Amino acid sequence: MRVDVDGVIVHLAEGASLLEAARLAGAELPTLCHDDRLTPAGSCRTCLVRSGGNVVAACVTPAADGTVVEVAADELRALRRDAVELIVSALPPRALDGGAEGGELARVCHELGITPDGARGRGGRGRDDSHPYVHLDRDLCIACGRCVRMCAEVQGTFALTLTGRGADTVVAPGTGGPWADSDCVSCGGCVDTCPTGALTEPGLPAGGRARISGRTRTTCGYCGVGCSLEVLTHDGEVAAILPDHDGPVNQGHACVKGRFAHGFLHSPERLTRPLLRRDGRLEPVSWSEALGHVARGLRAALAEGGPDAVAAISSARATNEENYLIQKFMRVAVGTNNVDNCSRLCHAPSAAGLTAAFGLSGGTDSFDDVERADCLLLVGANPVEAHPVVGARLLQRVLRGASLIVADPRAVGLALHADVHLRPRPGSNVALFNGLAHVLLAEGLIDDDFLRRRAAGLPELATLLAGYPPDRVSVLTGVPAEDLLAAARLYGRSERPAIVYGLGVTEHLHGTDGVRALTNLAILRGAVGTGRGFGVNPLRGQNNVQGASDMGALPDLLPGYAKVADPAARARAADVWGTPLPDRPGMRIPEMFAAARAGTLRALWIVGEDVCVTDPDATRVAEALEACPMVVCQELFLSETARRADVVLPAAAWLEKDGTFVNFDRRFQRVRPALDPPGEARTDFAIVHALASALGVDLGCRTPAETLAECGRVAPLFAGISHERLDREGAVPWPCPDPGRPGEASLYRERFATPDGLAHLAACPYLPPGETPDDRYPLILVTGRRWAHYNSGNMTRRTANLGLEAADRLDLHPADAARYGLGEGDPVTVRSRHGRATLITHLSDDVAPGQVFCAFHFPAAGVNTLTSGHADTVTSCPEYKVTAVRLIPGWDEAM
Ligand SMILES: Nc1nc2c(c(=O)[nH]1)N[C@H]1C(S)=C(S)[C@@H](COP(=O)(O)OP(=O)(O)OC[C@H]3O[C@@H](n4cnc5c(=O)[nH]c(N)nc54)[C@H](O)[C@@H]3O)O[C@H]1N2
Ligand SMILES: Nc1nc2c(c(=O)[nH]1)N[C@H]1C(S)=C(S)[C@@H](COP(=O)(O)OP(=O)(O)OC[C@H]3O[C@@H](n4cnc5c(=O)[nH]c(N)nc54)[C@H](O)[C@@H]3O)O[C@H]1N2
Ligand SMILES: [Mo]
Repeated sequence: MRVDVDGVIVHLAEGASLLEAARLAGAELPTLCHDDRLTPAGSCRTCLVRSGGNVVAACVTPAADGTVVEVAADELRALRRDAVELIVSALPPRALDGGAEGGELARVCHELGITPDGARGRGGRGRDDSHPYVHLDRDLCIACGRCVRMCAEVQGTFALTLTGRGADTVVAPGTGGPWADSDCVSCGGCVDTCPTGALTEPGLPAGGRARISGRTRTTCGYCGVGCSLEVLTHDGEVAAILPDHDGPVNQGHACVKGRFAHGFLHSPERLTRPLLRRDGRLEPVSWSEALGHVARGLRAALAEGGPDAVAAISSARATNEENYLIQKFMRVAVGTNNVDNCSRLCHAPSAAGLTAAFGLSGGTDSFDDVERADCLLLVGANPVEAHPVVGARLLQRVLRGASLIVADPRAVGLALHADVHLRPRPGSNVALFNGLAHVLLAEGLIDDDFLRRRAAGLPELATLLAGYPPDRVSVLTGVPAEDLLAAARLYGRSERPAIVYGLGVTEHLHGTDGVRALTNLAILRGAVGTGRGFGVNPLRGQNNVQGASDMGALPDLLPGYAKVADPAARARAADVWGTPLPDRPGMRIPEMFAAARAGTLRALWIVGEDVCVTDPDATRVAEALEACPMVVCQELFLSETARRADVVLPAAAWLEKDGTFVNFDRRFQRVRPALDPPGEARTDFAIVHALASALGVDLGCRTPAETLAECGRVAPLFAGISHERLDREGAVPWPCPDPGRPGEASLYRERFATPDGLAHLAACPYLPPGETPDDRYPLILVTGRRWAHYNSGNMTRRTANLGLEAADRLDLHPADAARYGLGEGDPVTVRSRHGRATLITHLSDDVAPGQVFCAFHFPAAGVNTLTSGHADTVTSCPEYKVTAVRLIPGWDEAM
């Protein structure tokens, strides 16, 4: 539609407001209650314009074709100035601090010529500084409600409200009491939108932006969502990290980790010099001494056991370029395929299961498609805590009408909003998914045409599913038959269903079967590969776990998922690398530890993974490191793993690095350095090159940009992606073979990438988990995540997040607590067949009776000494989600 703004004609989409028209015409209006991320409120009356003879608030007035809008007239300017002046009159003069360089209100006043004399408020309403990241100065609050709407409409936490009357109205936590005790999840949305500086974060007072010397756009280095962030720096330190409003996934949102948990960067415990073990103690040495030692150790290992006596664990925290270089080092400089990454502990079953079903090792669609889904099936994932920005977007979708089925033994955050919450016994997914498929088939809720044209395996599956009627599935899973029916009907009858899943599917003895049985549902329903829905999408974990695998940091796969065992694939890589490649697939992480214990692994290089804390059956991991003649650990901190290493190399963190990450929906995005690494710490990129030089090897790939370009020559999937293109376009999804064409966000529209072009149904029978409870170990322990801490906790424990969550706790049902004589906050010892952990109790019916839950973010608690060596039969992904345990009240020191 055409709109005339003071004689300037602008063209707008249906539904646009007069504010959008005015902005498009280049007019600047004060908009103190408006934020593009929120529904307009029209309450501050500062964006006044004239249209159709009336003076109206532009933000809430829709434009129509042919509308004429007056903006610039003096009289309108005066009205707007009066409105702002009235608001400012109630505030103390410091509300205008910073002027043109200050916050939004100060800038608006500067433009309108309103001076601090106009601010005549007496103040005296006080502050709330109880929260580590969100500070409230009530005297600066203008009750515009942006923070309240941000918390409701974007974050979905509904933690805030406006209280008081008239001029005394002020934002407050809905629970009353101090902010620190509220439901706030520290996403920072309220601070980000506040126009006045009433809400601020430490380090960045509203008027303090003048002190900012650097602004860097980068991608978050915590989880796999891939939020775009803007890093503000001053004097070589981070002043604040803000969400990028144009971020393709986060769209101006962020979470407690990416937004606030950067204090670790300047922790006095950061490693700043290489360390070498001498007489049993780690001592600081020069880089040349450390590298010389590693080179000698590698040569000795090669002499004793050949190339396969050396192995590397690459880092899903590091960039694509670093992962590419590490696998190239192993294959070219050492001559082995012994390289793996923490995808092994996480979504290796997704890679295997999705490849078998559809052909490629990634989610099937773009997360944006979720906005079109009318039914969400969320399985074994807790995005509210583990992927908060995704969790918030899913919740908003549900609040706007999509139906929601949650399948999780626990009442995770989104389960509160679910139409159906299925609570399967941990480890019973395959039975559950077969049960759902049984109902789809029995009730004809399948897409016959899709199945005929685009899928294989229906007869075999139908035969298997005959054995999974609701009654039997109910016995196997503990899920009532009527819930199963309700869920299958919701999923089966929706038009555009989406499956989103997490580790509750993969980290099991039959994790790959779980993924296959889950993909069956989408195939039966014809809800994948059509461009209509959101298909099947794993919420990948680490910031770059998708990328680490894409780059070939895997023992059986080269960059771009070409098989090591395939001579043609080897030849293509050998051609680019100028050397023949080892043809035998290498060891997976658990095999590396077993080889170390057996004495055949002579050197282990661990980059950015705290295996002594995060790998299962941690006592056995420590034994493996003990047995291995040389362990090299590349780290930010003296982690539990680094403590046991022979050489520790100080590494740069994501905010100090140049490169790219791939997020959970396969988007390549740029990572740019905002700071220099501390002391002598170096990027992993620089360290790998230095190690190669110490061995007399030149890996080429001078810069990260050159490295990604070389990767594109080895792996056609990524050939169209370059740093230069990402700098221009922001994000590009793979597959992207051609620099002139967009990447494929939604896969398989024409055909699946399997050899026969079909989606493959799988007939997987239910098999019990590896661990089962008995009289001695009667409870099932599920492990997973909490919102404030990240995996090993090495980073988040060194930030003010520690004030948000100070220890790992054990959630248990009040009935079980009563049985053990345990109350809230009591010390408790958890024992399994493998080890012992000490935790603090938390009573909650979010967990089912007979089940307990804890995270693994505090090494001192020892949670991963409990978990077993059982692992997915296809991919060796640990069975972290099922451990039989018993509880002993108190902290029992003896084993
Ligand atoms: N705050 C925070 N965020 C993180 C991380 C972190 O440590 N902290 N880590 C990142 C990483 S590496 C990853 S991989 C992701 C993981 O993200 P998620 O996969 O969401 O994480 P988890 O909490 O491990 O497990 C998800 C859920 O699986 C459920 N579950 C357990 N067993 C079963 C079962 O048999 N069936 C079903 N249906 N469900 C089951 C658990 O109850 C749990 O709620 O999070 C990433 N984001
Ligand atoms: N019980 C239980 N255990 C689990 C899980 C579970 O659900 N239950 N989940 C598993 C899963 S899914 C995962 S992914 C693993 C994660 O396990 P880890 O990968 O071990 O966990 P992180 O804390 O992410 O550890 C990464 C380490 O890398 C360091 N680091 C960070 N950035 C960089 C960098 O750029 N360079 C270098 N060199 N180092 C860096 C950090 O200081 C940290 O010590 O944990 C697994 N362990
Ligand atoms: Mo993970």
